[in-house]
Amino acid sequence: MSRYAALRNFFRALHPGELWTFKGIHMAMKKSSALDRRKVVAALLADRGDALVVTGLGSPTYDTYAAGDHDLNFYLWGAMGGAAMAGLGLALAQPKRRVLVLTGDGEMLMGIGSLATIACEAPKNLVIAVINNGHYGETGMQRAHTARGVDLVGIAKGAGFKSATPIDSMAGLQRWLPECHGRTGPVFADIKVSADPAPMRLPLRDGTAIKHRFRTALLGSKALE
Ligand SMILES: Cc1ncc(C[n+]2csc(CCOP(=O)(O)OP(=O)(O)O)c2C)c(N)n1
Repeated sequence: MSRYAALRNFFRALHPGELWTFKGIHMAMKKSSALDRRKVVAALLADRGDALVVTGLGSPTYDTYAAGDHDLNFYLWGAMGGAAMAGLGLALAQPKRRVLVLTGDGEMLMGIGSLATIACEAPKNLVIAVINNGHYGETGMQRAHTARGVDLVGIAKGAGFKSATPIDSMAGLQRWLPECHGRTGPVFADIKVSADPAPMRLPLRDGTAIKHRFRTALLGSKALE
């Protein structure tokens, strides 16, 4: 069997129903050498300080938990499309704290209009980082619009973000980190990661408990008022 035929069989077994052409195989192999999502999220959170972190449902939540649980992590288990807006609310309510939203490309696409509102409100302390694997990982790795040419950075810029950065290397991520940690927001980044699945790491799943834990860490005794 030729190398091409062997690779085609491999990718067909992985994604049955897709036509695997030579170009498709070449692109899939390029993709599998892309960034490791766990390393990306660990790097984003390494110097988080007292930042408030909101995670979109699915893999970004698992990545964030895998990097280390934290009382100031607000894990969204549902509310698909709501991560950026949850981040905006927090950023406006807590202007002295940096707010970092880590979400997936599918989740961001579902709440894409929120970028317009965020750009209009322009909170300096808000960062939106999309962990873009080009797929809907949680529901079975269907190809997302981002794998079909939809450009999140272009949309963010069109919405009015002054800073919107495409990132596809660890060096690029390191270059962007000072902006991510700064207070010149709102800041947007579209971080292209490998579509390879990472092992599921499930944090606390009780929404009320997550909220209470987060509010108590943020507000202390005022959380219960
Ligand atoms: C309103 C709504 N529609 C669909 C779903 C099902 N769903 C859960 S996660 C998900 C895909 C998330 O994809 P993405 O944000 O790109 O994350 P990743 O691929 O990294 O897991 C979908 C479609 C949902 N939870 N809510």
